[in-house]
Amino acid sequence: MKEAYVALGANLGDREASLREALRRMAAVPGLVVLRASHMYETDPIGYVDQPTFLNMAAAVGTNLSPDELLRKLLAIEQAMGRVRDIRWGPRTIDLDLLLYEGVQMQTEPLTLPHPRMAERAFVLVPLRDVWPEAPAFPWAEAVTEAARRTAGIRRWGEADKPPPRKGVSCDA
Ligand code: PH2
Ligand code: MG
Ligand code: MG
Repeated sequence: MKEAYVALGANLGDREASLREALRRMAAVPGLVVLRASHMYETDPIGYVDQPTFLNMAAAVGTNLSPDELLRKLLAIEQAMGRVRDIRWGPRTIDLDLLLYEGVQMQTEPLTLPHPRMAERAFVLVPLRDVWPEAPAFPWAEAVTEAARRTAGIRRWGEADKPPPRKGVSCDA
């Protein structure tokens, strides 16, 4: 099995449910196991800023799919979950980006590894650090750990952030 890293993001609808659903669908793909999942983070939009805040997270996966096969599976999950591609960097129900695949470096039309913009994106690096192994074997690991210290606009998403349960649905009411 090869080890790969996936960034997840959502800023439309029930963002937390979308991230969980995407993880569940990833785990259901033959030849793909989800090894570790990061915390969720609420993050200010980067690039195209006039859009809702994101929830972002990262997952470490084990796979015997090739990088291209893995990318295709991720895109199929985005599509199945109703992702509509219109504005580049615009709002989305779910975004699954393949960040790293073992030590592979490649530059093809559909896929560049490592992900070409990951080093500039704290919303990718901060969650990635949660699932990054203690002694990473990848040559660029140190740069990633260093860059992840830039945490402006990134907040841990936890119990306190969830919308309160609706009145009248609890059983002790
Ligand atoms: N994704 C983008 C563009 N901007 N900003 C945040 N905070 N999180 C994202 O996942 C994100 C973004 C394009 O994929
Ligand atoms: Mg993206
Ligand atoms: Mg994407």
